[in-house]
Amino acid sequence: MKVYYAPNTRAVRTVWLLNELGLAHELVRFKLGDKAMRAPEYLAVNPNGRVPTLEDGDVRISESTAIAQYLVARHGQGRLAPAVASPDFPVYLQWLHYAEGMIMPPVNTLVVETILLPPERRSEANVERASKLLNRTLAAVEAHLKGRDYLAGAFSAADTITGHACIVAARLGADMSALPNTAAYNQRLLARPALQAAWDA
Ligand SMILES: N[C@@H](CCC(=O)N[C@@H](CS)C(=O)NCC(=O)O)C(=O)O
Repeated sequence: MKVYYAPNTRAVRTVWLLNELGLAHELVRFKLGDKAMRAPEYLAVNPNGRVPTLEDGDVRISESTAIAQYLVARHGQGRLAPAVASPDFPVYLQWLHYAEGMIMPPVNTLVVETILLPPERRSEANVERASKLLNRTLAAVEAHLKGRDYLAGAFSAADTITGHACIVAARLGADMSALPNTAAYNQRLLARPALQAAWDA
């Protein structure tokens, strides 16, 4: 398998899951901001010029959550996702999709408004609104994690997606003092060798 990858991006999620599943893969490496990500060669692979993209034989798939769902369904052999009949299955689906649906929109705004835009084009109002929204979306994770080590029973692909988003939110400056369950969860995930290897890939 081939992963189009850049450090400190959602591509870490894909490599993390591949590592957890013990699936061999090679990386096509970019750095965020590389012109190569918008070159016609890569736009033919991913029309948005974004990472991750996964190639698996004739399959080419983008969207980190879709890639996770694909990998577990096609290569998981029952690992890293609850069985469809399990009460954990709908819980798993909800939290698998929570990151891109809820956490990442305010994270994206914060990245644009605090890192990417030049200071004179930044908006305090946008930062304030996104920070409030991010706190609300993380509060739902916090409540769900009460009494749980992982999002849906045992460690699963949902943790590689929404867990990654929680770690990114913390690194962006989300106030974790009000989120002790999530802070402990992040540390639990960061201790996993498969994630460490993905971050250092
Ligand atoms: N919803 C997509 C988002 C992909 C995305 O925005 N990736 C970012 C890195 S985290 C990217 O490639 N940005 C490069 C750019 O905008 O030039 C996913 O989950 O894969």
